[in-house]
Amino acid sequence: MNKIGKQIPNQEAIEDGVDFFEIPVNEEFSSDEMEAGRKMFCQQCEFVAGATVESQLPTPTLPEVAFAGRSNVGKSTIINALLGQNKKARTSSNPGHTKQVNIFDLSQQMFLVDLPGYGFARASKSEIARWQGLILDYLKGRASLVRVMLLVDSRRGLKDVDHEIMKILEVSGVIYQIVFTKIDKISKKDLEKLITTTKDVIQSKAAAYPFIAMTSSKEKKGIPELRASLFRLSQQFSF
Ligand SMILES: Nc1nc2c(ncn2[C@@H]2O[C@H](COP(=O)(O)OP(=O)(O)OP(=O)(O)O)[C@@H](O)[C@H]2O)c(=O)[nH]1
Ligand SMILES: [Mg+2]
Repeated sequence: MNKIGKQIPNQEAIEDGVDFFEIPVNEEFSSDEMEAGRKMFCQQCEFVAGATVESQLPTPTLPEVAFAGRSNVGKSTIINALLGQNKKARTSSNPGHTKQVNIFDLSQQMFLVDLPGYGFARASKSEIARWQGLILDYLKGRASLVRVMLLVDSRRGLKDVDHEIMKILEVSGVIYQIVFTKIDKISKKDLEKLITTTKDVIQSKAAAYPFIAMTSSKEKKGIPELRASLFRLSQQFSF
């Protein structure tokens, strides 16, 4: 890990009333890492594949980060926010919008993977079974998967279905990081409560990344830090 330079406070977050430094689970980055993360996500990002079966996934030649979580939690939106684009990953206010495993190549440095949401019941039974099967096969068996960003709506917290996915990732030994989304929609007090309860849950989990990310794609909170985190990760792996 390349940790040079001075630790800088998240000025934007402090100004907006959420002092991220009060929260012990928050990961810190040097100014150099923040800048490297910004640059990494300014580079070209190409859509590689929309896989509906495992055989359509590309050869695992790059470290891969997948965005998983319940339907409508903001997976596609956060990928767009990271890339500073609106339409790279397709978003919708209708749950169940992403129906395939969408893979993006970030300048030959990393694959970003937009997964369909789980826990959504407004599709046909056979369609749900196909998505869930694909998600599970992908999460269990992808050799190049270096981290799963497990997105959780900050208004709702961890649900049973999130716990099920965490169990699967624990068994598969895939590191996952809890990422709270839509923090623009809750109060600082509720966010702190949520952090405390979630921290208690992940403390006992071997495969859980020990830092929780707090984000609002709408207000771009936590997005520069997430870029720095993914930059740091990209430096740790080569395939
Ligand atoms: N207020 C707010 N809304 C958000 C944020 N992130 C996403 N949304 C909204 O949440 C809705 C769902 O976002 P998507 O990114 O399509 O969610 P998804 O997890 O990809 O959903 P599926 O593909 O259906 O699993 C959209 O209306 C987004 O605009 C956020 O940070 N703040
Ligand atoms: Mg989506």
